[in-house]
Amino acid sequence: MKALSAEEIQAKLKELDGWSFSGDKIHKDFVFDNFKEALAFMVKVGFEAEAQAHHPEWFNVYNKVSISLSTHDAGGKVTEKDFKLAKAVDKAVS
Ligand code: H2B
Repeated sequence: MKALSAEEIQAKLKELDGWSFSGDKIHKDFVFDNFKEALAFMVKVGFEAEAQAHHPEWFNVYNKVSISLSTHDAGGKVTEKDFKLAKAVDKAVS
């Protein structure tokens, strides 16, 4: 899986809502009503990550979940795999 250029990443970010690019990762912050909603989201994303064999770096405090995506197998750069998972992450928001 080849690393995308900064220009390719910026173009692909336009297809998504609320994602940004910095530090060789794409990021988005999510806020839910409470911890249970945040956890349900994380479980949905977790199963999708397993299905894609591509996993998020994430941080959760109570109702907030911050997600960063990069591809370890591509030297920690952003690839198409990260955009595929980002789309599934957005779909997992209920
Ligand atoms: N997740 C992420 N974010 N990047 C990877 O390169 C990656 C992964 N590789 N999950 C997968 C697992 C690979 O190690 C296994 C063998 O599919």
